[in-house]
Amino acid sequence: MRRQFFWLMLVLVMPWLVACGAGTPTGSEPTTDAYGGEAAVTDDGVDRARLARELYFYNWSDYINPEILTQFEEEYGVRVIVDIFDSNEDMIAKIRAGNSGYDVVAPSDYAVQIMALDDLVAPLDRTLVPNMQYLDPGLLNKYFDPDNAISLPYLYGLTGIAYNRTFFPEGITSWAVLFDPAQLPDLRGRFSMLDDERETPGAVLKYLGASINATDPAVLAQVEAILLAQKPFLASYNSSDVNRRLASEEFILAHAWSGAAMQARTGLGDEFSGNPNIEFVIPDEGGAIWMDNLVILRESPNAYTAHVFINFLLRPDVAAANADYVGYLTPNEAAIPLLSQEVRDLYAAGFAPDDAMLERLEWIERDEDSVVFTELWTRVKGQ
Ligand code: N2P
Repeated sequence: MRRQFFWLMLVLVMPWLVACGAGTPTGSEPTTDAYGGEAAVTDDGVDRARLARELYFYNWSDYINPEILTQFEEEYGVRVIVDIFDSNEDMIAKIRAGNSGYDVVAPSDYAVQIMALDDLVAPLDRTLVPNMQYLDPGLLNKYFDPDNAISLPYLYGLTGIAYNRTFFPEGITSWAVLFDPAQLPDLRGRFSMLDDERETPGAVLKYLGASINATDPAVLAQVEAILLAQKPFLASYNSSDVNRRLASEEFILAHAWSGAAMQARTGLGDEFSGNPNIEFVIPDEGGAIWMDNLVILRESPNAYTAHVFINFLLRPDVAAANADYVGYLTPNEAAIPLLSQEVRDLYAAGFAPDDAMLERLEWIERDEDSVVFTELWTRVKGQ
């Protein structure tokens, strides 16, 4: 009789044990939920029993607040391992090779197009990302993924010039400071350009008054000549630690992303302290606006967990904590009122676009001629 009672109790408490995670299988998520998904679904709609233990996020450097990763692990028991890339092209080469091991990746706009053409990305299940309701509709359905079928906005920003105002007390208004041969000797070894096959020729194209997407051979020949003439004066092509080198005054100016410039100005968490003299400008000739996006790789075995992570990143409090830390712009409308006053003041001081600035910003796009940028960049870097 007592034994029967024991077995009855066990049958009754089993679903509860499973819901608490005691029955969660280790390793990757199961494709079918053998335990009856209902029992494991919590208030937030997440089925704990389907979560993987680990998730691999391939992201740009200095591009996530480490505290939100800790928070995600605390809330869901999933450890997120972040690996770093510094250009879309490096990232795509790694994913194309296959078996990258990554689940979630953060390609820029035009790189989403490339990844879609190569069929590297899985479709999104909107029912699993309800927090997309908080995204600015003006940043959804963009040219690179018209229905947001495979990507959702992560962060966006601008590309212009970051500089130290003690060395440029008059300010900077033109790309000429980086490309006019008469101005370069004074800057020798004190500045960098992004190490980027679209951004760097793109800055010269803006300087020349052309579209950032121009592929006309005569214009690109000029671009190449300007970059080659600049190269002897350059400290480096650098997309990885411009923030630190500006903050330390090793560099006095740099072709830079807006958030890297803000990090140079305010510092970055425990990583390094800021330099209050750093300014950011979009030159009169114009600059780039871009957006990085969250996608799930087709080869990911953890698509469910990946959706849960993306939905977490889109939660307004999480998106605000992230944007506050990295200094880029959040596409999350509901997060904006939650940002710190310091960051909002810097946005107003040129680290975010106003209407006049928006008119001189251009998106980088990919088309069948874009290979000319890879070729140009290979020649410039190889010289
Ligand atoms: C952060 C890189 C920003 C991404 N270091 C540029 N698309």
